[in-house]
Amino acid sequence: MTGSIKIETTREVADALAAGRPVVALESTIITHGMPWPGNRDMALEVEATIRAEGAVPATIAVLEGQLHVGLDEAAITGLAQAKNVMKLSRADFAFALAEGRTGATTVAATMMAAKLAGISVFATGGIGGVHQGAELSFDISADLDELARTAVIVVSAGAKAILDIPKTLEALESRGVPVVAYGQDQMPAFWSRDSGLPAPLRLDDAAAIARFEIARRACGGHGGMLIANPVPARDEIPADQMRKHIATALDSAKARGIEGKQVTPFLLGEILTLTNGASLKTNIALVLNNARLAARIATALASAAK
Ligand code: PSU
Ligand code: MN
Repeated sequence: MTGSIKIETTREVADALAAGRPVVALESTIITHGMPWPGNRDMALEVEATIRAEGAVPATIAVLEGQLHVGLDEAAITGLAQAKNVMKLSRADFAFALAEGRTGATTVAATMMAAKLAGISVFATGGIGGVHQGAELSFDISADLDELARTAVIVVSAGAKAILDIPKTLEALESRGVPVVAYGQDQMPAFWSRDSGLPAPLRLDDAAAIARFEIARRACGGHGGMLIANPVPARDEIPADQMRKHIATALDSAKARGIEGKQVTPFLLGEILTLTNGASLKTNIALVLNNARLAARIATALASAAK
């Protein structure tokens, strides 16, 4: 038997989708595995408020007891932000959580799948997963990259997390035919830092231009996703030369403790939070808000182009 899955939405999201108004998808792994309570809840609610202030509708995505939710209300976000034993869902196990009645937070890959199923074409996050440092031995390459290749959703991020091998991540995206567009600068940002030291493959300077590019991609057919790399605001950044030593220390302790698989990214983010005395978290929240704002503007530009 085949069929389509049931999607639980909030009234706000259902109304916006039905009317063709702009909607921005949001992931939930950043809430459950990316930041500690209660800052994670505050971040999630603030991101939603930012999107509404731009005239778009936020849709935070998660699987709750086997039910796919596209749009969570404040109580559901608060519950998820404190929940224990939440799965971290990617493409491989998204349907497993649905079938087994489990609760799972969606990574970039699973959020893209859900957004596409719901008919949402713009998604805001912090940073995507990518090629990990030492991937030539560990083979640790995030499923986010293959998802960007196959699923037609625009992902607004602050680039790839700087704990990754950014040059290899860019190579992998290019091989997969994923456009990587830096917003408003020539350089590729590096999550907590505005400049990774690498040129971005493409650059655009406003949301309308991003919408035009997306419409041209659709006209060419068979397109997958695209990555918008939006630099963190200057007042919130931690420059790359300051982050470098913390990242190296965090990578060393991951190695020493034999951290592997799905634990790698949450472990490194947690270590860096401690090493920076909480500064990395403030920057992480600032960049997510900044991405939410841009995503709302892109969704708005796309919605008005469709009218
Ligand atoms: N960005 C953040 N914090 C996070 C993540 C991204 O600011 O926690 C999550 C995203 O859900 C991303 C995931 O998809 O980390 C990547 O995990 P992995 O490297 O295991 O594929
Ligand atoms: Mn991995």
